[in-house]
Formats: sequence, C-alpha cells, structure tokens
Amino acid sequence: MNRNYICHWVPALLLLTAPLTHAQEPSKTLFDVRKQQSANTPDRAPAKVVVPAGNFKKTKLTGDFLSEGVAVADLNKDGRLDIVAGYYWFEAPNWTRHEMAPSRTFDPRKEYSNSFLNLGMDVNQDGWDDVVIVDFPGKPGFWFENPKQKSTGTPVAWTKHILADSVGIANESPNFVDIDGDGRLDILCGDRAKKQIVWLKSPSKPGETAWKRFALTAENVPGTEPFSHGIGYGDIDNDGLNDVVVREGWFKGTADKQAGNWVFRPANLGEPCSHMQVLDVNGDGRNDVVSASAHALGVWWHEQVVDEGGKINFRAHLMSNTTAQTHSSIMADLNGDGRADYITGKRFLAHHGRDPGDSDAAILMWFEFTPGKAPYFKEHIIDNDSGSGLNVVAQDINGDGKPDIVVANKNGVYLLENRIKNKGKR
Ligand SMILES: [Ca+2]
Ligand SMILES: [Ca+2]
Ligand SMILES: [Ca+2]
Ligand SMILES: [Ca+2]
Repeated sequence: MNRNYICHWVPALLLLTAPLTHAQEPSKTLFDVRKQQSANTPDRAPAKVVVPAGNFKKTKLTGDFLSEGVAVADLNKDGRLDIVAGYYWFEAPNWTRHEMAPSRTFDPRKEYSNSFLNLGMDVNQDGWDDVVIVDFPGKPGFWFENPKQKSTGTPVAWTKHILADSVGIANESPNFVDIDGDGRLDILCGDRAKKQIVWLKSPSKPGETAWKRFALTAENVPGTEPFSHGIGYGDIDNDGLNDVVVREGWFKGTADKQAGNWVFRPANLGEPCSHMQVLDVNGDGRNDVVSASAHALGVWWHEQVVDEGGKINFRAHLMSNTTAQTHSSIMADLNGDGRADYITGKRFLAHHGRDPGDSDAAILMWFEFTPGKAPYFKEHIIDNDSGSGLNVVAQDINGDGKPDIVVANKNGVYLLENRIKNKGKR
C-alpha cells in the first residue's frame, strides 16, 4: 500500500472507527469492512449515538459469567418457563438459581466457559424438559437429563449424555433446526473428522436417548472446521427444498436428508459470521442471506443475484456497523407484523478484551425488514448493557404472546421482555 493511499484513508478510518480503540492495525477483513462503510457513508458523518428505544423491560438475572449459550424450558414442570445458562438454571418467576451439575463462575477476561450454545427440549420425551449443551468448538456436545424434581428438597445431579462424541460439533454457530420435519429440533453442524456438513437427529421415540448422525454433503467441504464461522438452512434456489448455506457458498438440498451427496455451489457469502438467516429481504421472490460478523464489524444482507448463465451469486449490502463481535443471531417476529425480524448483539469480551470493538457497549439490537422499500430494513436498539452470547433465544416467557429475548454471555444473564407496540399483521 503506498503512502498516499494510507493518507487518504486515515482520516476516514479514525472517524468511522473511533470506538475500535483496540484495533491498532486493522486486519484486512476490518479494512474491507471500512472501505465498504466509507463508500456508503458521507465524509465526517457523526458517530452514531446508541440509545435503546426503551420498549424492552430488562431483568438482570446475574452479572456472573456462567455460559455463552442460553435456553428456555420448564425444568420443574410448574407451567412456567425457566431460563438456562450452561450448568445453571434460573427458576421462574423469581429467577432462583440452581445448578444441574458442579460448575462455577468463570472469569470473563481470562477464560471461556463450559457452555457455548444451549437448547431446551424434552430429549427423551418423558414429559420433562432436558438441556442440550454445545461445549467449546470441536468438543463433544451433550445433554443433561432432567431428574424430574420440583425445586424444593436436596438437589439431585442431572445425568450427562454425550450426543456427538466421535465427531465433535464443528462450525461455531451450529443451528437448532428441524431438518427432517418431524416437529423436533435437530442440530445442523459440521463433522470435523470427515469435514462433512452433518445433522444430529434428536431422538424421535419416547425413551430413546441417542442422537443419530447423518451426512448431508460429501467429505472435505467448506464450513466444517471446528472454528468455521457461519452456517444456515433455507431454500436458496426456490425449489421448495431447504439448502445449507456457508460463507463459501451453498449446498443444494434434496428430499433425502441422509444422502451425503448434496452438491456444493460456490458463491461469495462474505466474511466469517454467526448463524446465517435465509429470507427474501428485498421482496423480489429470491431468498437472500443475512449474516453478521462473528469477530469483526458488520451486519449484511447478501442479495441473491442470478447471472445470464443462471448461476446464483450474492451482492453484499452493509446493514449496520453499530457494534462488532455479533456472534449469534435468531429470527422472531418482535413487532407482530407477521414477518420475522433479525436479532443479534455484541458478544461481550469475545476473546477476553483483545478484539476489535471491545470498547463498544454491550449492544443488543433487532432489524425489521421492509421488502419493496429500500433500504429494506430498519435498525432498532434493544439495550446497551447486555449484548449477546453464542446463541440467543427469542421466545414468549411472560405469556403475553410476544417473543421476549434471553441472553447469556460474559456480561451475565438477561431477560428482555418485549413491550413493542404491536403493528398488526400486514
Ligand atoms: Ca418452571
Ligand atoms: Ca426429558
Ligand atoms: Ca433448494
Ligand atoms: Ca431477494
């Protein structure tokens, strides 16, 4: 890079990246992001003031770092949804803390926890919700079996069952998604040994405890390293069958979910990211992909474009540079207009304070989509002192019919109750 080029860029970089005080030497990735930002942002644009809209009621369950995964389930079977953060659960309605198995509070500036993503579901179908835990990338995933105990009395330890011992769970944002359409969530991820996209099928019959592994793709494909970033599931080519997306392209889905031969179609889906969401952002009838940078800065929608030869590719549009480290996302209809919204947030102290954007507030935000009306989305700030972890839950906790948001990360465990005025179905 010549000196003039640097001089040309430095003022814009300083202006646009003022919060990124730890990024002394912007990586190429960040530099690309900033180039795109400066192309889309007038010179000397004022720094964005991040003020929550004030329509979520926040409850801080704890400030302890217990887990970067979170789940919601009724663990004591009293009809109220409880909140799970790793080896701990918080009993509704007073959020009394209980331990499923021995663990501890972790140091957010020095350690990772033993829990990266969580899911609440009745795995063995005995009528009691269990807890699925995805551990450090590449380590075995497991689930804790509910000992069927009301919360009073001496606590009984929960039995731990490994769900994917030999393969580990590769890709840092495994999806909890129903792959085979039996109404039960499965896990979409990578197999680190064979480098295949696989899914782990949740037990389908009462009493069963084993998760079965099925390959969707051939071996040695992208997106399957333990530290690969970004995977999603949705219909890219509009043939009625869901496909798998990774940032290097997509795998064309077939009706056979055990085929192991889904064909890879290379396409540019941008930078390392968290959960990839497939939806038609601009309303042109073709599904697009929304992703957020896992360890740098940016939320994008990748517009599906088809060339004259019929080849599918994507054109990236920056949606937000409000906060870096957006290492999880989920879709839910927060404003009741019948269309799913995109929720993401900052993974607070992702690598213990060594990341670009670490001095940003712990922001949690959502995007509403407005197909047909450019720029097709609107950003809203939920909160600036919670953030998100490695998965985020959007589910109605308080029974008012609106999805609430629950997060756990190095900043603690938080419930954000949705008080957005219902827009009414379109
Ligand atoms: Ca309960
Ligand atoms: Ca159970
Ligand atoms: Ca398809
Ligand atoms: Ca589209």
